[in-house]
Amino acid sequence: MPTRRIARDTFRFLGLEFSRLDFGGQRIYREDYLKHPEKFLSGIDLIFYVIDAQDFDRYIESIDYLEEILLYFKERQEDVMVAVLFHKFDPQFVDDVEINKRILTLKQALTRYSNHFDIFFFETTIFDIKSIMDAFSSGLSMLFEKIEMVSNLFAEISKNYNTILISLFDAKGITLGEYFRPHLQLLQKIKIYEIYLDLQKRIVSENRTLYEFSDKFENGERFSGIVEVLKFGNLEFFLLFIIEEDEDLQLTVTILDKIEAAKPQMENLIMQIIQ
Ligand SMILES: Nc1nc2c(ncn2[C@@H]2O[C@H](COP(=O)(O)OP(=O)(O)OP(=O)(O)O)[C@@H](O)[C@H]2O)c(=O)[nH]1
Ligand SMILES: [Mg+2]
Repeated sequence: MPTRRIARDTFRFLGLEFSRLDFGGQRIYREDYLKHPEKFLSGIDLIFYVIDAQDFDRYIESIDYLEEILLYFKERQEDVMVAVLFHKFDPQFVDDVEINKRILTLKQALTRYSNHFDIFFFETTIFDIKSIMDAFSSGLSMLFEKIEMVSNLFAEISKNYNTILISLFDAKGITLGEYFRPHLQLLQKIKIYEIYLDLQKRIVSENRTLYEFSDKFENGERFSGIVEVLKFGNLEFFLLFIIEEDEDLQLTVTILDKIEAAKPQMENLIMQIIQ
């Protein structure tokens, strides 16, 4: 169903409460927002601007509208971060030259705003939920100065193993930090994320703190991993750690030990981020 006017709700992330406003995109509403920008736009910290990547004919219209929105913030000297989502970028378009070229042109056109605004781009589709979660996570992360330290730590830890992926999620699935092996394929990412979502649900419903698993990609490559609940203060997180599988079970045990050893460092980081 199309959103009527503005749908508002609140959610918590890293212990802070955020207000979320989903702006209905029909023309009549869009005109209204611009007529009374101080009523609708002031006080906003972060914008997710969603463009229908499949609707080439309306690219210009969409960019023009974004320009008007940004002009408001620029004139008011309000600082706002902007995540532009090229949405409906469905899996069949990943290698489509035409759509990729058009999106690139749009990105180039939009970089002229980067003098005034932090502006970031994402390709998203409902057929890859992770793509949407990544866009929202990266957007939210922009509001926390030191958050990239989590990914840096994971990149550091990953060097000691044949790591495929390390991620730290909050209870709602927002990513605080992530490392994944270079060239990890989209289908492999989607497979991993599906496993994660399933195990995360099971951990919660079975009241567990840890799940170990072992599986394989379509090309036959085996991997093993863990999902573990981490509690820092009164905040709860989920750690996902996946490595290339080794015949040697002892190795998995060592990795669990190493994660155990890295926990104080992670806790320290998270405390710094939310301060
Ligand atoms: N192919 C494809 N269709 C999508 C995707 N995301 C949403 N849609 C479809 O696009 C249509 C519009 O989706 P909405 O979520 O209502 O779009 P919206 O931007 O919120 O629209 P308003 O509420 O009017 O602002 C629906 O039919 C969705 O099923 C996607 O990633 N790929
Ligand atoms: Mg809507």
